[in-house]
Amino acid sequence: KLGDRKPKVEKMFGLMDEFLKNDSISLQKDILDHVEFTVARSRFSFDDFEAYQALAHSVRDRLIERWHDTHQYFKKKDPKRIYFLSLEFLMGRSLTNSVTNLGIQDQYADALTQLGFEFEVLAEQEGDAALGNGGLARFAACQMDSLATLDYPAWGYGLRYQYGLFRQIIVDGFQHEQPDFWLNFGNPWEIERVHVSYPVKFYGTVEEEVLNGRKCKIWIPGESVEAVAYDNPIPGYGTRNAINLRLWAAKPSDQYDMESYTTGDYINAIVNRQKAETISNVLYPDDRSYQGKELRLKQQYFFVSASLQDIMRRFKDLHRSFDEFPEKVALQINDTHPSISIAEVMRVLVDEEHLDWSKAWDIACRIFSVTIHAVQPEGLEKIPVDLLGSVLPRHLEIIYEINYRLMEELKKSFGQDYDKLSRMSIIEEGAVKSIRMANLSLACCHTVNGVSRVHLETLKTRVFKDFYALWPQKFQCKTNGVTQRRWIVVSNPSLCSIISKWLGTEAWIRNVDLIAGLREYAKDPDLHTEWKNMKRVNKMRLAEYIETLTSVKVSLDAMFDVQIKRIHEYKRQLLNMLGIIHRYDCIKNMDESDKRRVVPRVCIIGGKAAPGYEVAKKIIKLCHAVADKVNNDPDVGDLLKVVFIPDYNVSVAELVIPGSDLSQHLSTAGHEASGTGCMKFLMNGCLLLATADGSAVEIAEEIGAENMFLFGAKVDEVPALREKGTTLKGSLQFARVVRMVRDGYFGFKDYFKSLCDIVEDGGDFYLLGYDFASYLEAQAAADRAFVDQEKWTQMSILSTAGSGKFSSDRTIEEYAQQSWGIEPCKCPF
Ligand code: CRA
Repeated sequence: KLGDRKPKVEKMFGLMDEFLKNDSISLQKDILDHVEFTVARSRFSFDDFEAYQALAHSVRDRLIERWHDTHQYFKKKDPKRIYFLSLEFLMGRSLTNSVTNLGIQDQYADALTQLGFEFEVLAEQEGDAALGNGGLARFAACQMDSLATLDYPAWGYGLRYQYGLFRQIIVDGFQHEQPDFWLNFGNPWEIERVHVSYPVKFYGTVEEEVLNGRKCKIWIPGESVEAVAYDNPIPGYGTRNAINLRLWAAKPSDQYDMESYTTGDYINAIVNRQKAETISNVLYPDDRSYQGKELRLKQQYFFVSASLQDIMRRFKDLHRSFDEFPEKVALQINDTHPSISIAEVMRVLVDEEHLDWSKAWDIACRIFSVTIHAVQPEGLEKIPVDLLGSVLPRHLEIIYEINYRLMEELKKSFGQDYDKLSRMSIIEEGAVKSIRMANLSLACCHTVNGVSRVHLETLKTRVFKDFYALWPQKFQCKTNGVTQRRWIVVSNPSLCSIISKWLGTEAWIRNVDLIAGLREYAKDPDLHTEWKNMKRVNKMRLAEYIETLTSVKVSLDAMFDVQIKRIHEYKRQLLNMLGIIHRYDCIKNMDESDKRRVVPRVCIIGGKAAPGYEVAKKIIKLCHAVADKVNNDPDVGDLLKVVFIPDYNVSVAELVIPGSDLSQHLSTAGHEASGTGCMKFLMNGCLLLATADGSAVEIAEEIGAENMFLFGAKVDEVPALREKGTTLKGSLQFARVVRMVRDGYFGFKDYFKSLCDIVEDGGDFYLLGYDFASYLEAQAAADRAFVDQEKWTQMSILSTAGSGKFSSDRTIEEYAQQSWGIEPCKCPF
C-alpha cells in the first residue's frame, strides 16, 4: 500500500519519456533490455523461448501504458461502466493479437528480423490461456475484444485458475487427460496486484442484532480467504483504449488464526491456511453438469464477492449514495454461474449499507442482466439448499426472502395456480431441495438474453415459458458473434490482405459491415485466383501440422472437411463418423473408373471429451479406429483420409479454420444454443454443412441457403419424431454402417457395442438414424459443388462477404444499447 509520501510529479515528467517509442531501434533495445533484466539471460545468448518472453514483456509495457491512460480517463469521465462477470474466459494466445491491436506488428517483425529472430516463430512459443471449456468462454473473450475496440468502459471479472482446461493426450486412440500447468513458465500478460485484494468469507452463522432501533441480520463467517487481483490488459484495435480483465486468485488470508497460535500448532496452521488456495486451483472440465459441488459454489462466490467489493469500492470513491448505483453500474451475468451475485448485492446493500429491502431490490433489478447459454433445462445450474446453507448461510436466507416476495407477486397474476407457482419458484422441492439459479436470475434481471433467435424462441416457449408470459419485455435475442480481429486478421493474414485490397480500405477491421462489399467481386476471376492461392497456402500449413502430429500425409487437392468442437452426443460427431464409414464402404465397392469420379476428402476431427463422459470418449476412440483402417487401406489411397487432431484448443482452431474447405455443424436441431465455431469458418470462407440449428439459421439468411449445405430435421419437427421413437429406424445405409461397427470391422467390437445400441435400440434420442439419409445428400451436394471450383470459390467469397452480422462488435453494440445502457468513452490519443 502507498504510504504518506507522494511522488514528485515534476520529477517524474523530467525522468520519463511521455510514451514508449515504437520505432524499430527502440523496440530492439527494449527487447534486449528485457532479455537481460526481466528474463535474466545474457543478451549474447538466449533461445527462442527467452526471446518470446522478452518480446512479450516489451509488448506488455506498451499495453500497460494504454491501460493506465484508459483507466485514468475513465476515472475522470466517470461514465456508466459495464462489469462482465464470467466464470470462464478462453483467451488463447495474446502476443499476435496484442501487437495487431496495438498496430505495431510490422515494427516488431522488423525489429526481430534485425536481431536475427522471426516473429511467427516466437509467437509459436506461447501457450494457450485456456481458462474455459468451449463456446461460452471463447465468446466471453471475443466480447472483451469488441468492448475494448468499441471504446466501452468495461471490465471483465473472472477466476485465475492455476490449471486451465486439461490437455488431451491420445494413447492408442483413447483420450487421457493431463493437467494444464499453464503458469509454470510465467505469464507475461498478467500484472499481479498484490495491493488489490479482498477477504472473501464462507460458512459460519447468521445472528440478529439491533442497530439504531432496527433489527438487522449479521453474518458471522467461519472462514476467510484472500482474493488477489491479476490484471490482464485487453487492447482495442485502432483506439488507445485498453480495458481490464481482472482475474482473482485465492491466497491464504493474513488474518491471524488465534486458535492455532494458542495451541502452538504452527505447522498445521500454515498447512490449513494453504488449503485456501485450492479455490482457484482448477477449472471444472465439464461444460454441462457440475450440479451440487461445494468447490464449484465456492469458486462462484469467491470471484463474485471479490468483484463486487472491487466494483463497490470504485463506486464509493466518487459517489455517496447508492441511489446513483444504477446510473453508474451495469452487471452482466454470463450464464447462471455468477448469479449468486444477486444475493450478494442484496446482502451488501441491506446488511452492510443498511438500505431497506425494497430499495435494495429496486437497485438490484436495475443493474443486472443475464445471458443464458444453455438450451436444456438440465443445463441450468441448481444448488442443493443444504449446501448453500452451509457455505453461505446468509445468502440462503436472502434467496428465501426474494422467493417469498416473488411468490406473493406471482399470486397476484396467477392466483392459486400452484403448479405454475412451483415451476416458477426459485426453490425446487423434491428429493434434493435445491435453488434454481436461473430462476433467481430471471426474478431479478431486467433483461434475459438468448444467444440466437432459435435459442430465444426455445427459452420463451419451453424453458422459461411461464416467466415469458409474465415478463415478455425482459426476453431479448442477442445473437452471438466472434471478433474478426482474431479470426481473420490474426489467424488468416493472407485473407486479411485480400479483403483490404479489394475493399480498398482496412476500415472493415473495425466496421465489419463493410465486408459485404466483397459480394460485388464474387465472380471476378482475379479475386478467384487470389482467393484460391490463399486457401492453398493455408491448407499447406495445416497439412504440415497434420503430418507432424499424426504422420498422415494428406493431399492438398482433397477437400479439407473439418469438425472441431467439444465432443458431445448432441453435436453428433458420431453422425460424421458413420458418414465417413459410408464413404469408405462406397469406395471399397467401386471399380477404378468410378473411383476417378470420387472427390478426395481429408476428414479432420478434433475436440475434447469431458473426463467423465464415457460415450464421448468412445466416439474419440471410434475416430481413431476408423482412421487406422482407412488411412492404411491401399484401395483408398488419397481418396479418403481421416485425421483426429489431438488437444484441440484456441490456437489449433486458428490454424485449422483458415485451412478448411468445408466445416460441419451437425447438432440435432434445437440443441445448439448458438454455435460460434460456424461463424469463424464463415468469416474464413469455408462452406458450412449444417443443420438448421442455432445461429446456422441466421447464417443461411445472410448468405442464402444456396451457399451452404443444410440438412436434417427442423427444430419444430424434432419432438414429434422423438415421440415416434423406435418405429423410426434409419435407412438401409444407416443399418449397414452401424452393422460394420457392431461386427468389429474396425476392431474393438465389445467396446463400441454401446455406441451402436444408443443409435439403434436405445431410442436414438439425437435422431442420427432419421437424419442419416439427408446428411448423405448434403455431403453429396458438397462433393458436386467442390468439383466446380469456380462455383465453390464464389460460394466461399459469398460466405466471407455475408459474415458481417456475426461479428461480436454487432453483438456488443446490441448489448450496450438494449441491455446495459452504456456509451463509448474513448481515451484521446
Ligand atoms: N457450450 C452453447 O452450447 C453457444 C455457447 C455460447 C454454449 C453454444 O451453442 O454458442 O454456449 N452453452 O453462447 C453453454 O456453455 C452453459 O452453456 C456452449 O458453449
